[in-house]
Amino acid sequence: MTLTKDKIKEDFINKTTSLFAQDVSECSNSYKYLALASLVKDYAAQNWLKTNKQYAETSEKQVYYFSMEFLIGRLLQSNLINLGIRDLCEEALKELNINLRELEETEVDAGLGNGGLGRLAACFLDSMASLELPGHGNGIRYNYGLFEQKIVNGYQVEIPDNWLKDGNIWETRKDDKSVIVKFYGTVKTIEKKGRLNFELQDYEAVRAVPYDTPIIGYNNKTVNTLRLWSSEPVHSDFDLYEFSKGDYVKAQEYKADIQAISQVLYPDDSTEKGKLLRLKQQYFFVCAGIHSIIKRFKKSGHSIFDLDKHVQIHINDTHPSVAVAELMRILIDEEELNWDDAFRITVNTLAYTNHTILSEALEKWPIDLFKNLLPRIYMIIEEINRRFCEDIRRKFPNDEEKVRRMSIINDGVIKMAYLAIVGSHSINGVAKLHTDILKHRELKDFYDMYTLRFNNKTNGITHRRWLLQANPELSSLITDTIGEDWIKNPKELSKLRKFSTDTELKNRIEKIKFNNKLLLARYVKDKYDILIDPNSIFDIQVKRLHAYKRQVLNILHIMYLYNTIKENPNLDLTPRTFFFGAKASPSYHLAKETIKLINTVATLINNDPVVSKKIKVIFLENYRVSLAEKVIPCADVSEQISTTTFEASGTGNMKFMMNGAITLATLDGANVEIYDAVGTDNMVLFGMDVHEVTQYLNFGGYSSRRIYNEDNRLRKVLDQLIDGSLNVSPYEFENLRNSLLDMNDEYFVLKDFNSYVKAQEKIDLLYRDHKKWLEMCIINIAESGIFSSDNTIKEYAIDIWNTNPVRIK
Ligand code: 26Q
Repeated sequence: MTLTKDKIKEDFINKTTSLFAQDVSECSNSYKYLALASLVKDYAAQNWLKTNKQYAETSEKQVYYFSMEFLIGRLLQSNLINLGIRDLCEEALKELNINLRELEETEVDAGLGNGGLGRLAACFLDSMASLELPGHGNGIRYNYGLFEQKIVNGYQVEIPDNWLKDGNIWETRKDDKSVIVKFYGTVKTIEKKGRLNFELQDYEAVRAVPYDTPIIGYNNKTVNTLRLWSSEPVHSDFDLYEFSKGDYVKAQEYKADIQAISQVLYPDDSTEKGKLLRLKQQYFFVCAGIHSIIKRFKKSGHSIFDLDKHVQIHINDTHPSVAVAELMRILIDEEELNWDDAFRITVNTLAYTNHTILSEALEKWPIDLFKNLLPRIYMIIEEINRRFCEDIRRKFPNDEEKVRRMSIINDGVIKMAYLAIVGSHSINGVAKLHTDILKHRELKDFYDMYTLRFNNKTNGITHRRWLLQANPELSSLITDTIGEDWIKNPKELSKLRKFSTDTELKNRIEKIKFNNKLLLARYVKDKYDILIDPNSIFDIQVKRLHAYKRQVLNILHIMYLYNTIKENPNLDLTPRTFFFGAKASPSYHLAKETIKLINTVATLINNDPVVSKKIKVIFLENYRVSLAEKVIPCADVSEQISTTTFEASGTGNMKFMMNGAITLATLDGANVEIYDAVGTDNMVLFGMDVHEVTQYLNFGGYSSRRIYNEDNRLRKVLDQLIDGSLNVSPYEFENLRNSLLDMNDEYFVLKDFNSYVKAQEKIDLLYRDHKKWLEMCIINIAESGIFSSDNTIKEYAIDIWNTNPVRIK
């Protein structure tokens, strides 16, 4: 099918008629959006069908990416781009007096994720489809995604994200592919033909209904599937009424309990531990996902003994790690395999990615809670652990302390990371440093035991969304300069490097950045009624709010600048606009206090007639994927200032680099790889390195009080938190101040402050030499191709999944 402008016009008009029985001119923007999106889905439908048919026939391995989170954002624009019809659509709609951009802006984000881990899953789906790899997503269709953030009087307020209220045009409900998931009950042991069989009785059944979304590859015919599961009662309303013996309210309550499973995404929060509902969510989508994989696999006619030759299941962090036991259960209880065969197949089928070393974030489930909800699964984990402990004893005799340390079940809890490691053939970290820390520190015992399973896969981002889509002007300029090969092969961006001193290219890049900044300035004016100067340095920190990410370091430095300008109003400073965007987990009090502090400082500075001439502070409300796409192309400075060793990788850092920002960073996570690519001449580093941090963590000796006592700048800003200088109650920031002083500053904010101040001064000086600055920008763009998730996914495909592309004809 070759589409023409006229065909699109005609199809669009027919669509508005069939969907809404209205003329185009009568349709609201949201109707027009729905009509266009529905049309795009139609255009992709043929290839979706073809892809599925070909996958059913091929014996090539299918990859299933299991994730509690898929932070997709919007789909209309990226689908149009991947189908290669965006320009055509723009023209067609223009002739109907419709602005495509306006329609794209009406789409609500699919915010089914918290941050990095969820967005990574979305980038991976895009890359798998674009590389013609048979790779699919499996997750939960939450009725409510991550909360919407409002800032009221400087405080974060959470509003439920009712993203489905006007329907979701991209998904297709597949009633006939529903699966029953069983919770609770008791395990009955039955002997059949000399074999012990285990059967769950008196369980609570939940129906899992899949909703499929097409994942459209770039410039090819591949359309993969993201399958998200929704929980429903097994029985009809009428039957429920019967079962509850006519108790209408009880029947409704029962229904609500079941629907609760897929009701809402949990905000990333390590303080809320052992929540039964979260475990239900995990088993729910894992059980449903594996069930549908096996059903499909069995249709292919292959022997179950060859499952691992045709299926790979990748688990995104430990959240889906019950998959280890669930696959064992199916192989043993349903397929009647013996333990050893089942376990070999399970391990070969599963692979696990670790995304954090924060010990409080490692998932542990209390035995009693787990056993009650999933009795058969618990039995299997016990047996996996029993055999695993025997293996440890064989490999490391006479080391019961090691056995205790490594045991999956210990201290009344099940350690899900250990289960994932024992049950997978591959365990990877998400950046070089992170993987090294896993191997040699956090998971050392396991690395000694299963050395060959451990490997690194540095994260990536899809350059299609984060450059082609988010920064179309820069994309065209790159194509003008080096041709269009980089779009298919992003490493080709390196061809830009030899133009880094080209005056014409520099001028054009400067202009594009300026135009992007103008757009953001307009957004800020419209939304907050604050005027910002597009000629100022745009210094941006956008990411989840966490103590280790150190938004506090950033804002304390801004307070210090405020004080300095107050003392010397003629200070020679390059004007700067500091942007923050961050959601705090609803019960993370320190994080919320930090948001209030940022907003309080912003108010003070933006309303100060002298200081506001040099610096301004903007808190961007409700940071999310679609806002990231607007903000990142405007950055001059990318703030990546986590305490070294705490940020597993970071992916925002890569997005900023690709859009020509200069990275201001600690040598943490993937910042190390940015440094390897561009060197200290093209980024600004500061702070303690891994050895210094490790030294303090292992041997102590850090005193934040001492630094406070010795550094006048810090003493002043920390005292300002409680002395009324900020025009708020002296108690407002008490906890924050205590965490830095009385609790000895867990993330070494005070320790790195001096070095951060110097780094910021360096940025100021560098920016003044604007020719040099632009050269740095070009070098950063040129070297960013290594961070395309296409490269990352190729490595997963070769090293972990052992899978190949399938060309759709
Ligand atoms: C845990 C318990 C209860 C509720 C929620 C959670 C939970 C949810 C989400 C815990 C963790 C997460 C998300 C973690 C995450 O996003 N990690 C980030 O992963 C990125 C992709 O690998 C890395 O780049 C980041 O460095 C890492 O922080």
